[in-house]
Amino acid sequence: MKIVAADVVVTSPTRNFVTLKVTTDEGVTGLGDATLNGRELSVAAYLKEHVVPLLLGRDPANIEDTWQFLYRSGYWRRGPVTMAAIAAVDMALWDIKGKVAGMPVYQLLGGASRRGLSTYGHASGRDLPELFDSIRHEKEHGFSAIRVQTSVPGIKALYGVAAQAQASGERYDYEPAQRTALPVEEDWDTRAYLRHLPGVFEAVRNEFGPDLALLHDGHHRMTPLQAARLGKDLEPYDLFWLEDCTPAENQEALRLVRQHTTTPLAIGEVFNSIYDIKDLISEQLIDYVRCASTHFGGISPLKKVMDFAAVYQVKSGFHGPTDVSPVGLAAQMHVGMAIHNFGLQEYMEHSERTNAVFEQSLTFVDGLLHPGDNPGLGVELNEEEAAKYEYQPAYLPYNRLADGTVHDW
Ligand code: GCO
Ligand code: MG
Repeated sequence: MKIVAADVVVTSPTRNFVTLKVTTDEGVTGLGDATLNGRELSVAAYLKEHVVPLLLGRDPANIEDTWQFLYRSGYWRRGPVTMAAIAAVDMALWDIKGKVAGMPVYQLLGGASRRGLSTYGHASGRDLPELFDSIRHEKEHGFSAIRVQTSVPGIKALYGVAAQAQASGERYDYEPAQRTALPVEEDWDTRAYLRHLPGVFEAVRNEFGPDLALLHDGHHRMTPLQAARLGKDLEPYDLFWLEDCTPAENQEALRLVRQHTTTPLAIGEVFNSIYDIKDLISEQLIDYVRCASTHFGGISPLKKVMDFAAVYQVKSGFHGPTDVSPVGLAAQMHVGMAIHNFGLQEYMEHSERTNAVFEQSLTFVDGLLHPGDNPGLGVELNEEEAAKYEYQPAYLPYNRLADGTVHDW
């Protein structure tokens, strides 16, 4: 079998998605996610200009060889643009292999290690009553693990906290694409945050009892010492994990945090390769790997990093926001189904419009996510629907401190 076409499809149903569609001479197609939130067109160009011409004529069966060829022959390794492009090719080839074999991809990765994937939902509130409502809503939706984000007195706008109350019965996008010409500026005050957050978790624990798994995303905003203090302060409330407590590129930071707290730590959504996370795993400085198939080079490296992590009892907690497309989500669901050291899958749920563009076989029943048993990844692109939504520039927000200094957000 030979690859005869590889097309890059950019669509923007509610947010921007970049998808690679690989076609073989036998008419089998495979999909891959190459979406890099806020920098989407750079990956689309990387694929179109530099990857697609290299794929034509190759045997789609040789996934590992194609991955190594794209990674090594490019000379310039790693980085989110390169690795999202390679990820899309890797996913598309696994999709094709599954379709040819007549099996869902998780079967090719070793078969199911569980009935489905435990997931966590997102809750947020500008005050406690709103937060409690939001948590109740997520519980009713089937989640037994919930990420809790809260407004902080003195901070006007905070990423991850919905700007309005969750309408009852409606799934809410906590981090909608901001289709603005420039990134929206938000404000930040770490001391106010550190003072406020433990009280919020105390109130949530008192209200919802000991069973509910609670998570929090620090979104890279703290110094190592501040993160260590927050981890300690949150210990009485038994968090499932504290995510991205410090900027991910400073891996030494996790050593300091770890020495001070037993709050479990999760990191990795911005990592692109095993070299970003190997020391954190082998030194047992983290508990959960937050990498996403899309930004980590695809299914092949994600499976490998998890097998490496298994040696150290480190589990998965793959990044599943709405800017990872249904194709990227499916790719990591298949990995999660197969590996023994699965932990928890983030599940934000895509919009109805997105789900009309990407037709999926996944199911979500009683908090358990399953990729379905369609051959391949279980996602098909409805190209007519996709063509309705033109690319629209959209940016993530950013933070400034009171004196105007740009801060990690
Ligand atoms: C999460 C993430 C997202 C990211 C977003 C960036 O834990 O879900 O932090 O909120 O900010 O996916 O593109
Ligand atoms: Mg995060």
